[in-house]
Amino acid sequence: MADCIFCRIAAKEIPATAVYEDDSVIAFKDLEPQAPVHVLIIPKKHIKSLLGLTQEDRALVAHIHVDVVPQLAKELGLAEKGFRVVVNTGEEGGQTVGHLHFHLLGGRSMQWPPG
Ligand code: D5M
Repeated sequence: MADCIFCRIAAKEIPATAVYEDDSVIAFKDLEPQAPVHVLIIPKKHIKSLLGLTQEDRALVAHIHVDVVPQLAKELGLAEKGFRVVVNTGEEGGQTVGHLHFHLLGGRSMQWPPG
């Protein structure tokens, strides 16, 4: 989508600090980090939110959780002490960018409940 900022990052039209990339996924540092480690993991294809996922996306979602998150957690030094994965969804869920993204946060103690 031409007007989607994360599609433009995936297409390398807008710069971002990538920490992981493969054919279907890219992960990059969040511009407004909320923790010492804060990266966004996104599918390269445009999916509006968690509610935009279809049966076709099962392998993609599994890949992100089974492969990408653990790999990044290890590489970014989060595996030992732990981390949080967050998917803000919709207006009340706090989603501000309309392209599905998984926040990977770590490097500090997380609070519960989140705000
Ligand atoms: O999270 C959207 C997140 O996206 C928020 O933490 C800021 C981040 N963001 C917005 N634009 C950029 C660019 N250009 N690079 C990196 N990070 C960015 P949400 O869950 O939708 O509130």
